[in-house]
Amino acid sequence: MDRGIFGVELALYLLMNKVLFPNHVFLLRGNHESKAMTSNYGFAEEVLFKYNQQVLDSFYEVFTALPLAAVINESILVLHGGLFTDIGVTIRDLKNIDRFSEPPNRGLMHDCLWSDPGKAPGRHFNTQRNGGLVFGPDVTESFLIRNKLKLIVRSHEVRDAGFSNDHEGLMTIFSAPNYCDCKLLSNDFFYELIAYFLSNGKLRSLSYFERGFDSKYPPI
Ligand SMILES: [Mn+2]
Repeated sequence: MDRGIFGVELALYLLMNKVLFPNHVFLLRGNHESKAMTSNYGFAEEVLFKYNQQVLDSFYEVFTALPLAAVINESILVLHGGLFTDIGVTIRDLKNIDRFSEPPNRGLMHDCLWSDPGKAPGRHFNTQRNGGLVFGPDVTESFLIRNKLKLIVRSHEVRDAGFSNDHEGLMTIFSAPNYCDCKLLSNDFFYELIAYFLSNGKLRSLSYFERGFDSKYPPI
């Protein structure tokens, strides 16, 4: 959610695939699938602009139902962010999370959605995101051994090549590296998309910036 101006269409397309192929398509929750994030970063405004509050509430309900993690073939853990501030976490602990809520500001559910792998060993507070954990290769290794897993697959960070091997046994997959027509202007990472559409018979433009929609919707 929140990236680009066709978030609604993309979300509906993914959900449609889940409905059509429930045993073959699996959608996991990410840190943007929450009320707080979508309020600040554009998706809520996009839904209200295109539909209404009822549709937005339905999306919120879907967000809380999305699983936080999945295990493939008893060997690969897939989740959006990464590993945990708590020591000794098991897959059973993850299964016991009551996920049907807004993500809290700390704890297992929070870390699932927010953490990033780092180069340095150990556990460090994720100062860049001001939430979640930066965990070292040793944390990955001990988690895999404890849970008899071979690999962790996560996303959460853009990668130019679409993926990267961050630790032995942990990879990042981010298959849309140009996901928001990213462009570098001076030293600030900044992007903008403009869409043109008909509204009340007039051609209007809708400008999307990193932190949400431009509220002016100026006619062109
Ligand atoms: Mn993310």
